[in-house]
Formats: sequence, structure tokens, C-alpha cells
Amino acid sequence: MNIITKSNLLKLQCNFIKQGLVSFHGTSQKSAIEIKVDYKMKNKEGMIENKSEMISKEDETVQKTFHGLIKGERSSLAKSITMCESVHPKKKAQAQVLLAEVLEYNKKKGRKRNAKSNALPMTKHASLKHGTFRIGLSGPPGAGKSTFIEAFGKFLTERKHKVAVLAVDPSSSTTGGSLLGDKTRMPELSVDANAYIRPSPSSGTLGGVTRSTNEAIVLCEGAGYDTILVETVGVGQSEFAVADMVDLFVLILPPAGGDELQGIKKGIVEVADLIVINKSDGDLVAAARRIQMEYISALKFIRRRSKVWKPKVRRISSKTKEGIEDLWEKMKEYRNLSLESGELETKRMNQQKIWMWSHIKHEIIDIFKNHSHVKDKVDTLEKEVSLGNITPGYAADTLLSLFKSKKL
Ligand SMILES: Nc1nc2c(ncn2[C@@H]2O[C@H](COP(=O)(O)OP(=O)(O)OP(=O)(O)O)[C@@H](O)[C@H]2O)c(=O)[nH]1
Ligand SMILES: [Mg+2]
Repeated sequence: MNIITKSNLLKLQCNFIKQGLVSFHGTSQKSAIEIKVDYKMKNKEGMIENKSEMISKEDETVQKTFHGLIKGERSSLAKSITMCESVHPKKKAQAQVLLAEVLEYNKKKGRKRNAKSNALPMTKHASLKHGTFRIGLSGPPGAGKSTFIEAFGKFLTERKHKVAVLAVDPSSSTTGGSLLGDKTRMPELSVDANAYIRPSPSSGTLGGVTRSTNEAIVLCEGAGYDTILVETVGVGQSEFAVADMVDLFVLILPPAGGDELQGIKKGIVEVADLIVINKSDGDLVAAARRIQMEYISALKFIRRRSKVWKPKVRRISSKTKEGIEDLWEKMKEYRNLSLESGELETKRMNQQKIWMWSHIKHEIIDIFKNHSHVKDKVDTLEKEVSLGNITPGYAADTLLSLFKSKKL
């Protein structure tokens, strides 16, 4: 059992037992946390030892990484993102303590900025006051996402912005390497001192990948990056997940219609705040115009999600860079309107809740599936359900009662 020892200290007890389960006890005050971790480690003699440690902000690795990160050191930023991606209990705990520190730091930085500037309305949300802009990008393979990020990223760094590019590509865990955040397609941006490109983690499920990307956003903001681009290709539900972690969601399309765009999932157009028809250059201008018109018409039938913003369709060329400045103006317009109306703040607050539940669901399903008694029955029951021999409800009840009645 845990007790809160100081009013501002949240103590979490986190027992990583054999099967990798985590249990948290405690109530929240502020973000300073301590996490107890139990894990196994090989000693010098090669014997497995049980270890138990308390990770707090005094932890040496946390301290070192935090100070490096807020100075903007890329190696510390990279290290901290790797910590978030780790499955090792100790590293996971260090990542959570570090994140709490960075959140606190971002809040303080936000308050300072806000005090200096009267331009922004008073908002409760710390990272908004601090003024970061999170932009999600999705589009079918070959639409020109990487080429666009190279052109747009350079455009921003030339205007004194610091740009972080993150990627969500759950398919990279099966293909063995990340296709996104591909530095070879971003030759100039990848060597730009004011840009940081991080490919998608190459292991894990969509739940795991999105969790570490969410955390990476906070870390990049702590390291001083003010514009965060999150790229994804439509695999599984990844573009919907990305739409839920950003302020503005951009769909990039090539100047091709109908059959050629079969990869585009229904529903993705509905969550886009901006639709960008790329490759509007040379012989492709006429086709790009036609597609632009088609999407303008299509958007008329889509229910508006914002009171202050109507999704727009713009044409650009990432090759000639035409239209990029106009697109940035539109993005800023969106940001200002949604900030002033309070919609952006509400959006970020809701996103936090969405992610908390998403992580819980992801973890709980994992725990459920790995429960020794459930594991034995899952395949048989799934088969029976698919053959129509039993109802899904009955199968679910059977598995749930096995889960609830038998101890691990
Ligand atoms: N003409 C023209 N070609 C472009 C433009 N943008 C990208 N391309 C070309 O389109 C092809 C695909 O571009 P990428 O940037 O790799 O596309 P992507 O969306 O990142 O593709 P994946 O990473 O495979 O999903 C490349 O041959 C680019 O040179 C553009 O604005 N105009
Ligand atoms: Mg690409």
C-alpha cells in the first residue's frame, strides 16, 4: 500500500510481477512521482536476481536526461524517447518520472510565456500557453508525404521554427523497419540543426506505438520544438489515432481520383481539417484542379465538427514549393480561430482523456489475453464463435468468468 508522504508528491507503487503486470495504487496531486519497480536482472555470475527499486526524479539517469533535454540536446531527446519505447520495467518507470518532470517544466515555461504576452487568451492548458503546434499528416503511399515534410519543414526552420517530425507506422513491426520518417527522402531537413526527425518505433502494436508517440510529443516540446509534425500512412487505424493526438489533421492526396485512391479509408476525409492536393505542378496541374473541386464538393456533405472552422482543400507542389506559404497561412488561421474560441483547449483536454482510456484498454486486453487460463481457451472459443456454434456474448462471458475466478 502507498501513502502520500508530501502534499505534492504522488507515490505510485508499480509491481511488475512475472507476467509483466502493472498495478498502481495512489491518488494524484501534482506531477512529481515515485515509482516502485520490481524486476529481474542477471548478476555478474550470470545468476538471475530479483531487484526492487524506487525511481524518483533524483534518479541519476532521469536527472541527466532531463537536464540535457531541456537544453535541447538531441542525444538526450533521443534517449528519452527510447526510454518511453522500452518494455523494461526500470526504463519504463524512468520514462514516466522523466515525463512528469518535462510536463511540469513545459507548464512553467508556458506560464512565463503567457505572462509576457497578452496576445493569447488565458487558457488552462499549459502546452497551449507555451504555444506549440501539433500537426498530423496522413496520405496514401506515394502521395508525397516525405517530400512535403522536407519542403514544409525547411520552410518552417527558415522562419525560425524548431520542427520535430515523428512517425506512426505500426506496420514497421512486421516489415522490420520503419518506412516513415524516412531520412533519405528528407536530405536537407535531416541535417538541419533546427529539425529533429524520429522514425516510427519498429516494434509494438498500434497501441504501443501511439503511446510512445504521444509521449514523444511532450518530450519534443520540452526540448524546445514548437512545431510537431506527426506522419502516418493509413495502416490499421493509425490515421485516426494520429488525428486524436494533434491540433490540426492534414490529409495529403496525389492528383488522382477514384480507383487510384482505394487505399483511402472512408471516414478519414471526415476527420481532416485540411485536404492538400500535392503534385500540382507541370502536367499534373489540371488533374490537381479537378481533384480539388471533387473534394470541395464532397466536403459540403460532411458534418462540420467545428463551429469556427470549415475544412479547406488546397493545392500545392512539394517539388516547386508553390502553395506552401498559403497552406501555412491557413494552418495559422485554423490555430488562431480554434485557440480564440477555446476549441483547441477543449480538443487537447479531450485527447488526454481519450489516450488515458486507450492506454488502459490496450494494457488490459494484453493482460487478459496473457492470463494463463484465458490463453488456453481463446483459440477454441474464437473458432466456435466464428463457426456460429456459440454466440459472441456467451464466449465473452466464459472468458471473463475464467479471468475473474482464477488467480494467475
Ligand atoms: N511532380 C511532383 N512529384 C512529387 C511531388 N511530391 C512528391 N513527388 C514524387 O512522388 C513520389 C513519392 O513521394 P514520397 O514523398 O516518397 O511519397 P510518400 O507519401 O512519402 O510515400 P510513402 O513513404 O511510400 O508512403 C516521389 O517520386 C516524389 O519525387 C510534387 O509536389 N510534385
Ligand atoms: Mg514517405
